Formats: sequence, C-alpha cells, structure tokens
Amino acid sequence: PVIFEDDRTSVTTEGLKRAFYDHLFYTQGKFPEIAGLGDYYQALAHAVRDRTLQRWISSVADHTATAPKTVAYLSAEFLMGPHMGNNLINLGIYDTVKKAVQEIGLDLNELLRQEEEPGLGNGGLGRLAACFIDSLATAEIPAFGYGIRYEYGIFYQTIMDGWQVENTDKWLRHGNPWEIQRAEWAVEVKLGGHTEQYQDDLGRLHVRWAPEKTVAGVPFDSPIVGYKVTTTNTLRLWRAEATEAFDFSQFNRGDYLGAVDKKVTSENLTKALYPNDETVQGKELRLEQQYFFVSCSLQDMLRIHKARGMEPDTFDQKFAIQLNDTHPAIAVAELMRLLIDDNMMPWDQAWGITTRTFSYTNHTLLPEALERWPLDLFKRILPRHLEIIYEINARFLNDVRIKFLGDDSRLARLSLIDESGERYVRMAHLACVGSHTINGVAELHSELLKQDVLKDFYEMWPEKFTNVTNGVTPRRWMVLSNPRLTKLVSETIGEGWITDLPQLSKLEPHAEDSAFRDSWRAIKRANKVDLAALILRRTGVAVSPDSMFDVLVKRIHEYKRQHLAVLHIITLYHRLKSGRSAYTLPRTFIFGGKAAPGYTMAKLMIKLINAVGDVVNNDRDVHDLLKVVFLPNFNVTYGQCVYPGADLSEQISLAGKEASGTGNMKFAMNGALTIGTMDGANIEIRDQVKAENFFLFGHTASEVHDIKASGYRPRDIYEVNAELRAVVDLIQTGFFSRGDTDVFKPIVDNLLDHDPYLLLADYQSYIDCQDVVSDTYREADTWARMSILNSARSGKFSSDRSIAEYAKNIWKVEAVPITLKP
Ligand code: 26V
Repeated sequence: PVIFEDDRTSVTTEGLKRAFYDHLFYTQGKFPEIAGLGDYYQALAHAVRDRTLQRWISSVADHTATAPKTVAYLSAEFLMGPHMGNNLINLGIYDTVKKAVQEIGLDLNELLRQEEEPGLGNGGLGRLAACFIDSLATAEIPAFGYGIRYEYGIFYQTIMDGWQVENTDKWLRHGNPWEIQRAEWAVEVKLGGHTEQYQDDLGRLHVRWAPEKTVAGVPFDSPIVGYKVTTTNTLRLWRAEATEAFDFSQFNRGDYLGAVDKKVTSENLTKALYPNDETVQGKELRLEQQYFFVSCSLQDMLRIHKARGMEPDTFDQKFAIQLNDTHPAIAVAELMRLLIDDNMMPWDQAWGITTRTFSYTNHTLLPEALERWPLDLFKRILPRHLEIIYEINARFLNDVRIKFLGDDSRLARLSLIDESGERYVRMAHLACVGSHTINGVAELHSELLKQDVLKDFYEMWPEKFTNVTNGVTPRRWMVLSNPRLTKLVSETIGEGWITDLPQLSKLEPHAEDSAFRDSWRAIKRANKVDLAALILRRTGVAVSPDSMFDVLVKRIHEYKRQHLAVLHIITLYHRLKSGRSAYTLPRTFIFGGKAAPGYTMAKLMIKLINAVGDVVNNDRDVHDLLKVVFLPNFNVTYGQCVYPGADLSEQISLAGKEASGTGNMKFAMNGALTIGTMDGANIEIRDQVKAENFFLFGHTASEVHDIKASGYRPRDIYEVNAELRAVVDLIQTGFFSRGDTDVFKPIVDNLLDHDPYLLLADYQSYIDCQDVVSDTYREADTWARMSILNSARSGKFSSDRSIAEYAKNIWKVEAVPITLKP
C-alpha cells in the first residue's frame, strides 16, 4: 500500500528530503544548480517550521477552547539565539534531519551556521527570558512571551587595534522564516497629548485621553516548541508601524511626503535595542518602546480574554503577568487605564485585579540600573498614566501612614515619585506596589533586596517577598551545544535528565570509574579542539587544546572585574619573565563580551585585555605557555561552542553585585570547574557541587560592606604587596602600550585611589586560589573527577526547576497537556 505522508508533517528521511526540495523550489524559487547555502538554509528552515505548525495550532486550539490560566512573560528582551537547532532538538528530529540533509549532499552544521541569530537582548536578563519560555513550553504551561521585535538587535562587535567597534546587527537581512506576521491582530497605541473629563449618559465622570499621536503595533509570532511534547507556545513580538488613519489625514492635506515621514518616525520606535545594561539614561524613545510593547501586549491579552467569552472582571483568574525587571512596569498603570477608562470599571475593583495579576522580578542591585523617568518627560508622553500613578501613590502612602504613623522620611523614601531634587517616577516602586509577589534571582540577591534596595517595601509587605533562583535550559545548553557529552550521559544514565536535570546525580558513582573518566576527558578535549578552531578563525591566534582553557565570557563591566583576571595574567607573565617558567601551567585565557557603547571604562578594559594579549602572545620568553584571546562578538551562537570547551569558569564579580549570573550554570553543567566569589548563584553552585569541587576566593558581601564602611584605601595594599605593585607598575609605565602612559591611566588611577569594586582587596586571595587551580589541573585524574561531579550536581540549575517554582508559588498555573489535531 502507498502510505501518503504530508509534505508539511512527515518526519521520515524521505519525507524531509521531499519537503526540503519543495521549499527550495516553491519558497526560495531556486533549483540546486544555482542555490547557495543561504537558500538551502531557508528551505530547511521552512520545512522545520512546517513541522512546528500542527503542534502550534493544536495548542492554540486547545487553549482557546478550554481557556486555562495563562502566563504572560513581559520582557523588553528575548535573547533567543538561533531557532533551527533548538527546534530540531525539541521536535525530536535532529538526527533524522541530519541524515536527510546528508543524503542531499549537505552538512547540517554548515546549514545551522547560516542562521543570523536574533540578538534581541543585552545579556543575562534577555537570555533568562529565552530559557524560561523554553521551560514553560516543555512543562506544558500555556504561556506567551511578549516583547519587542527590534529591527536591529544588540550591535555586532568587532575589534580594531584592540578597541571595540560597534556595527549594526541587520539580523532580518535575509528574512526571518521563524515568524508569522499577524496583521489582523494589530493594535493602536496612543502617545502624548492631554486628558479630559467627560460625563456619560448616566452622569458619571470618566477620563478620556486625547493623544498627540498614535502608532500601530503589529504582532510577529514565533513558535516555542516544548521538548518532546505537543505544547507549542507563542513568542509574540511587536513591531511599530504608522497607523492608517494617521497617514491618511496628512495625505488628504496633500502632504504626501510629510505622511511618509511620519510613517518613518513611527517605525523608529522598534528600530533598535538599547545596548546598555545596568546603566539607565532617561531617553524618551526608550520610554516609548517600553510603553508601546506593554500596551500592545495588554490589549492583546484583553482581546484574547474576551474572545474566550470572558469579562474583564475575571482577568486575574486567567492571566498571570510576570514583569521581567522594571522595563515593563508601566503595565501596572496601563492595565488600570484599560480597565477604568476603556472598560468603565470602578477603581477598587480594577486595583484588585491588577495586583492579583502582576508579579515582579528584580535583576540587579546596582543603584545606577534602577529606572526612573523625569516627571516632565513622563507627563509629556503618558499624561493619563501620570494621573493614575498619582492616584495609586496617594492611596499607597495612606496605607503607609496607617502602618508607620508619623514616619515622614519613610513616606518620602517609599513614594512612587522621587522628590529629593529633580522629580522622577520610580519604576521599581510602581512594580512593587502593583505586584502581589516580588522576587530576586538567587538566594543572596533576594536577601540583599530585603536588607537594602527594597528594604522599605519589605518592611511594608514582608509577605510579598520571595526568591526564585535562576536556571538555564539544558536543551540548548547541553543537548544542542554539547552533543558529545549528551551522548555519553544518555548512554550512561538514560535520557530522563533532559527534562529532569537532578537525574544527572546518577553520574556521581561514575566519577570513580577510570574508563568513564577517560571518555569524559576525551569529550572535553574534542570540544576544546572545536573551540580552538573557532578562536583561530575569529582572532587568528592558534591556541593549544592541551593548555587549560580559562574562560571569562559575559558583558564587560567593572563590577564583573574582567580586569582582575588581567591582573592575574600579568602576574603569571611577570613570574615567567623573572625566570620561574618551569612552574607555569600552559593556560589559554579566553575573553568575550560586549561593552555598552557609552561605557568608556568598559571599553578600556577590552583594550587592556587585547594589549596584554599582544605582548604575552608574542613574547618568546613565554614559550607559548600563556595565550590571551578576545573572541569578538560573543553571543548565543559562540556561547554554544565556548561553554562545552571550557576547563575553568571565571565568576569573579565583587560579592554582592552580581544578582545571579547564569553563565556560571552553563559552564558547570558542561563540566567546567568554577573559580568564583561568594556572589549570586555562585554560592548555590558551590553548595551543590560541594566546597572541595569549587575554587573559592575573595571577601564576602558582608565583609565588603565592612571594608567600605571603615574607609577603604586601595593604595595601602599596593604599597605593601610587591607582586601586585610590579603588576600595576607594568601597566602604569606603559609596558603594554608601547610606552604610552596615558591610555590605561583611568584604570590605574581608579584602582589605586578609588577601586569601588575592591580588586586590590581581593587580589592576593585570587592569585593564591589560581595557584591552587593550576596545581589541581596538573592532576588530570583529580580534575576529571571534579569535572564530573560539577556536572552531576548541577541539576538544580535547570530553568525547568525555576519555572516549576514560579508556576506553583507565584503564578498558580498548571500543565495543560495538548492533543495533536489531525
Ligand atoms: C538595564 C537597562 C537599562 C536601560 C537600558 C536597557 C537596559 C537593559 C537591561 C538592563 C538591566 C540588565 C539587568 C541584567 O541583565 N541583569 C542580570 O540578570 C540576570 C538574569 O537574572 C542575572 O543572572 C545577572 O546577574 C544580572 O546582572
């Protein structure tokens, strides 16, 4: 009998090959003789997208029919990374597709490399959102990711003469096969103008917002396929466009080009991602971006809610909205506006719904990252929201008065409006007041929030505060990134760990099996060969896979202390130059990360890394024992090659500064050992892997507090520590800058006279700890045991665990198994 399998759904080798050629011909309009790799990628991508659609539509159909409580994850950033590989894994068709592609005469890895990664995020916060939507779908929880479809994502970084240069990221250049535009669900967003009161037919007073302009929000949907389940959720990203009505009125007045010009202005809204992490600038366009995507998303949720036959008064029973930091916090005022002004709901009822709907995650302790908007700017863009915020504030401050009678300074500290100088709207305060739950992203971070940044809110509502330690998805960060390790692990303990990461603990006994250790080390070696090839391709520097790969990849920031790692490198170099080479372990220092374009000190740190690398890499006395490379444009794609090839994971932020870190988890699960401080999730990683399998150094957060309180004088440390002095002097005297003593002066002066991130205070502890690392690495067997145990004990750091906690304790949502519709 002839079995007909649809070209769009078949997952046999033959079916996939037919689908591939079908798309090459009918979607790309090409035939093999003239097709390029880009065409082949597009053809395969469309074939794979087809295979997500039956599940996607089945999920939407079931969710529409049964209206289960749904999570809306609101995030200004989703740092997805390439879609294709992940979809192949989650659909369970990776190997079949690889074979089909091979039979066609192509290499799957080469096709995967064709995808422009959607870099719609800066770093940790955006990547966390991406891991979370993978885990939500895998847990079969109905969920939307709502965000912004930036036309330009995070800038493309190149290095010229050691300096970072920013280039635009034209990720949509070749089209995006992973999205479907939904013009029919476009919404209108108002901006500017003023408000007016009016009476309805019954004589009741209402407020109307007469905006200065409106923009249209058009949703672009991408499927988020759960791992080997039918559930496929939606990532809905909004693009700003000119509204029809808007264009038309101008056009009628004969100003055609004026109308087109306005169209361009509207489209600027979602043109580019702001490349700052951790420092806010009160930029009008940024506020408009935030409000734009929040308004689009809330209107969309209300539309869906009504389409499911429900009234606005049950909104909180059907939607749980998570605010990913304060970037979407304006949602609190926007939902109030939609309920009160558009749905005519009384204030108290609307406020009840709002506070039962929202919860807020804080991602940073740095004061400079707390968002505040100058009041006049805020009023100009969002006049109605300012009125609503004043009303929320008035009622809130009355509650504070009742609880803390006569405490006026507390009122000033808690107010949604900062009135200490120029007036600001404090977005973290709006998020706290409007949410039922507030969480930090690691134990220490959540504690410090209560003691410090959000202390007054904690004293007001201790019951709102909780912790959810971050996690990362093992599908992308192990199965896709590290196929060799995945194979060994699955052969050893079965495949259950992929969705139940604590099962990795079954590897523990194998740490004592020398054959297993040999396989483990062979895999690390092979991954290092791959990474060395990437490094050679991108930097021109040949590094040896037999050296220790010591890796520091993350955004460049003073608090993350990349320059502390540089002090260590110079220390080793100096020792070598003074004739102690026999004791030097061959090490390759691998750096990667972007600096915010306006962050001068961070850019100088990149220059310093490259300058030291230039000297060290080319000094014959070093005998290739030390290599320093800066891998340009570190992103998700490179991460997938870097984490599996690392021996040592550098997590060296000043204690109390890194909220959690998530790279630390990716390294650990791939068998790298950590050298780190008692900061963020490092503490919990050390708890899990046990102290003897973790290289700890540096002062604790509370010691840091005391050191600063008792008047820290970094220069005193420099004066008494000869080795440190030699290292700093090498930089200071221009040794790494051809005698130029000016270039690195800002770094040196800052370290000697201010050192806000305590590099000098932690220097000796770091160096001593690194010496222990070297001694340990020399004992290959010991290192392999420790490496296995790190991976085996990293089960806690799956984002599946994080999502299970959010679902149970915060969102109160459950799994909804989906049946595949024919
Ligand atoms: C701030 C701003 C300021 C305005 C311009 C755009 C922008 C974008 C991002 C941010 C905040 C970034 C905060 C962030 O990424 N925090 C990181 O979050 C990770 C996930 O929770 C966590 O692991 C890191 O420790 C934390 O630094």
